[in-house]
Amino acid sequence: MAREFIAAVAQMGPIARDEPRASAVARLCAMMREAHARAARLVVFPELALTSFFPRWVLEGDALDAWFETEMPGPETEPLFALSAQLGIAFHLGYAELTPEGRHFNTAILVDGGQIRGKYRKVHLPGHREPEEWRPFQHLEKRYFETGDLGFPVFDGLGGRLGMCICNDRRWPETWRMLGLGGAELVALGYNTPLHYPPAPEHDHLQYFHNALSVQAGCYANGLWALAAAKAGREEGCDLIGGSLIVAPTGEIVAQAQGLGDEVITARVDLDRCSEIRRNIFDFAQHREPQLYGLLTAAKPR
Ligand code: CDV
Repeated sequence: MAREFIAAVAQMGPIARDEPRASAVARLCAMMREAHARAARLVVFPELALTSFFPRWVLEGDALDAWFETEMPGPETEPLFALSAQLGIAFHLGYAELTPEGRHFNTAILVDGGQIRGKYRKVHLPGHREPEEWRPFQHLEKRYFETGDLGFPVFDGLGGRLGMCICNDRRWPETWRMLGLGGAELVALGYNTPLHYPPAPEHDHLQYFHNALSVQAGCYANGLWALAAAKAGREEGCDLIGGSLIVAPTGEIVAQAQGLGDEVITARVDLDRCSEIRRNIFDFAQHREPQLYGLLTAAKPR
């Protein structure tokens, strides 16, 4: 299979609290069509791409579970799977997963040929467990989701090895190194990043910089491609950054979204270019010294 193809990132503008799943899916399908028209073989959608970012609200019981998917595909998401199979384009989708056992995860899947080929559950959950009244909006991921229990899996697909992470995961070098060590050549990820970070507002002007810095560093230090999709714009009074990007294994940005609405960006991805970095500066087999990295897996810092 060709290891060189066009890849797309589909940034989404805001999703209103009362916007039905069917409307969000119709927007995703429109962007999938646009990506296909631009010859893309893969399109990456954001984190929690079917709904508004509900961890900003205090919710309980059925009112909380209503934001989760109990099946994938379900009746409302089936059109995405059908269109993907019809057009011959793979996609990455973030959504809230409620398992038959009643477990809640912030999840992403890779779908190709109408079938789920890979699943990932977010490991690094930001925010807080208890509602905090001083905040202009809540960030209750730690209350609503369990820590992902699938590790950092890497899957065969598109002629190469594919991995995923979700939003806050991209800030952690451990995420990228686990995926790099697992052999990932391309990482798909989505994010919902508020422009205003209540615990450290002095860094608000750095949100775009830290987003790009995290993805570019992860790509460079592991010699892999990344496709990073934002949910952007003013969503229910909360400003989310855009800046969706495609990054090469050299760490260079090769495509970037300009606006804060629904927007498709594309770039030619050559998986063989991973070796530019992996056979040189970050040749893991030759240059890593894991016997000295024990603190990385110690439960607590020294
Ligand atoms: N959805 C997220 O994981 N958002 C976090 C914010 C809260 C810092 C992020 O890392 O972008």
